[in-house]
Amino acid sequence: MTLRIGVIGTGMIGQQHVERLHGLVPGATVTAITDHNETLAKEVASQYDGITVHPDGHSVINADDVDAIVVTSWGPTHEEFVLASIAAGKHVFCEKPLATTAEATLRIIEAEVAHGSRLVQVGYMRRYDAAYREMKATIALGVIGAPLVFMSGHRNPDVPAIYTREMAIVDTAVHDFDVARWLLDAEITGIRVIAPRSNRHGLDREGGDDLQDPLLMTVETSTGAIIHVETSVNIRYGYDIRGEVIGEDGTVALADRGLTAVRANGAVSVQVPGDFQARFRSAFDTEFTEWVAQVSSGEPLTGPSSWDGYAATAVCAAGVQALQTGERVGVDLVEKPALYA
Ligand code: NAD
Ligand code: ISE
Repeated sequence: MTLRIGVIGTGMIGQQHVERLHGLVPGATVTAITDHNETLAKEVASQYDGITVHPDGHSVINADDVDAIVVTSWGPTHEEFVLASIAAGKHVFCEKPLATTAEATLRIIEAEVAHGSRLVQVGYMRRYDAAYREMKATIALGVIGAPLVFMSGHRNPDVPAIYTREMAIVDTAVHDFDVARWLLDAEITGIRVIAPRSNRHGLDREGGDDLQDPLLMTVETSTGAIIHVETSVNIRYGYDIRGEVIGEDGTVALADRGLTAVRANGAVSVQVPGDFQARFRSAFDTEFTEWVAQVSSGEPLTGPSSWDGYAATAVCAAGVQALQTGERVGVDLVEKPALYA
C-alpha cells in the first residue's frame, strides 16, 4: 500500500519534505498540499505529477485521498493542524516545535490520549542521524560507563533577520535539548543561561534585532548528569554540530563530518557542512522512511512523541525565562501518561 500524504506549508523545509516523500521515500506519495501563499503552493505542485493544491490545512487533513499529514507551516499554526489531524483519526508528522507553548502541547497530549493510540510524531531528526545513533548505542553498551556530562555545540554560520534573541533557545537549542533527553534517557529538570559579549555579526543586523550570541546553557537532568549547550548562530565558518558525552570510564563524541581529510601545507583539513540540510539530509530521509513504514504497517511509532514535543517546549519556556532573568529556572513536567511509557 502506498501512503498518501498531505503537506501543510510548502516553504523552505516543506518543499524539501515534498521532494523526499514524492519519490525518495519508499511506499509514500504526496497527493495534497497547501500554503498560506497559494502562488507558492501552485508552483511547488507544478513540479510534480498528481499533487492537488488545497485552499487550507483543514481541507488537506479531511481530503479522502490523504492518509497522513505532514505539518511544515510556522510554529504557531502547528497546534491547530495537529489537533485537527487527531480529530480526523489520521497520523500526523509535525516539524519542530510541536507547539509554541507547553499548554498547547498538553492540549495535543490530552487529545491523543483520548484517541487511545499514538498518532503524532515530532520532527526531531537528530535521533535518526547515524552518528548520534552510534553514540547512543555506545552508551547503552556501557563502553564509557555511566554518562555524567553531555557537551553539545550547535553552530550556524548565520541566521535570517527575523531570528530573535529567544530563537537561539526555542528554534535552535531545542534540538540539543531533545537529543540530550534521548541520548541520556533522562528528563530535564532545570536550566541556567549565560552569555559572553556578543559576536559582532549578531549586532547591527540589517532589519533584525541585536542578538546575544553565543549563549551557554547549563541544563540539569533527572539522572544527575549535566548538559552543557553552546549555541553560536553567527559563526560564519560553517554549520557545525558538536557533541561529546563524558562518562565514568571514557567519552564518546561525534566525529568530524568530511568525507576526506586533506593533509597539505602543514595542516590537516576536514570539510564542515554549510547548512542543516547538508548535515542532516540522510537523517531526514531515515526519519521519513521509518515513519512511513510504521504508519503503513500499523506498527507502533518509535519516533519522537507528543510527550517529547511537550518536554522540549517546556524546557524552552524555562530557558527563555532563564535568559531574561539570569536565574536558574526549574522545569516541572506533568505526570507522564501511560501512552508514552
Ligand atoms: P518557511 O517560512 O520557509 O515556510 C513555512 C511556510 O508555511 C510558509 O510558506 C508559509 O506561507 C506557510 N504557512 C504559514 N502558516 C500557514 C497556514 N496557516 N496554512 C498554510 N501554510 C502556512 O519556514 P521553514 O523554515 O520551512 O520552517 C517551517 C517549520 O519547520 C518550522 O516550524 C521550523 O521550526 C521547522 N524547521 C525544522 C527544521 C529541522 O531541522 N527539523 C529546519 C528548519 C525548519
Ligand atoms: C532551524 O530552524 C533548525 O531547526 C536547524 O536544525 C537549526 O540548526 C537552526 O538553528 C534552526 O534555526
